[in-house]
Amino acid sequence: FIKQPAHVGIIGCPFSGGQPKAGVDIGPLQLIEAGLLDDIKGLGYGIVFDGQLEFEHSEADDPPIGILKRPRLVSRVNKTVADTIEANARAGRLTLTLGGDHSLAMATVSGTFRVHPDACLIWIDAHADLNTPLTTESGNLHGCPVSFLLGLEGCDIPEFSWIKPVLKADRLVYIGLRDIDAGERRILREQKIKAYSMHDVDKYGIGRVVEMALDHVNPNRDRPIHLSFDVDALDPSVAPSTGTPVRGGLTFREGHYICEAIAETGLLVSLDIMEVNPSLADKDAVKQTVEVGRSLTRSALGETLL
Ligand code: EXY
Ligand code: MN
Ligand code: MN
Ligand code: MN
Repeated sequence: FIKQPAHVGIIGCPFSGGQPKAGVDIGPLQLIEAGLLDDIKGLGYGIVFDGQLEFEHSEADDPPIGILKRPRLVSRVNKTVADTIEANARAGRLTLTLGGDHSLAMATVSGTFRVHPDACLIWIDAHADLNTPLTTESGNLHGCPVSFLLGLEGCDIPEFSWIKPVLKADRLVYIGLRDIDAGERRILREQKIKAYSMHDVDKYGIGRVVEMALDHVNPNRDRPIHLSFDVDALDPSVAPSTGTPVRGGLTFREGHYICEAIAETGLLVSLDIMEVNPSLADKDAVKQTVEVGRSLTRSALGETLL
């Protein structure tokens, strides 16, 4: 694969169907209007951006499956996005996906791993997003994408059969966790998934945590990296405009350090910036959150290396 690609393909995904709060679908446009495209050009990349993707808004004819909400909408949208992301990766471009809710990782990881089957996934989040259709208590699919990608028990429902188990448990690592459901805790243990919680960040420091995380999923530093960054990993004082804030999160510097350290590897092929919701919190808090989304992106694309 191409290390440090010259072009970034930007996939704007105005999608909120994986959770109940309106507004997360305007996250991508706000990031772009704030100047993200110029940020990326300013780092020396060519950019490919054909405008945001357009999604259906189907409410009708999508009854729950078990307690999963809007399952057909979430599946159909992700299936389309996965093909877009696959095409971008095949063209040798780095993929930057702007969410939108984190159910979109069904698409981003599927599309990326079709082209880079030996990739690893680094998931930065307050949550593990590891519920299955059998363990979820909310029925919100943004709490479930990772289990579908791992092909866990209960995920083999026909409406989602396009999602292949592209992800192996030992190629996945979490950083920032602090709000995990009982079912997810069990899966983390059973599947022996490596996870660095906020407790570990406090204990070892972010530098050591990122090094240990990379040693686990990418010991020889030769695998492509997919970085999926949920802004709720950051402390709510740093990124307030998001749907499921949890206190005790990453500081501004810890969040950026993660992105910088991954940029330093030269192995990044795909980056998700997820769960920015500009309709939550006041104007200043929204601006602050959008600015953080931009600066995390610049850091992951190598701003501090230049
Ligand atoms: N674990 C909870 C659930 O499954 O509903 C909360 C999930 C929140 C997911 C956010 C986006 O990372
Ligand atoms: Mn060019
Ligand atoms: Mn998430
Ligand atoms: Mn989260």
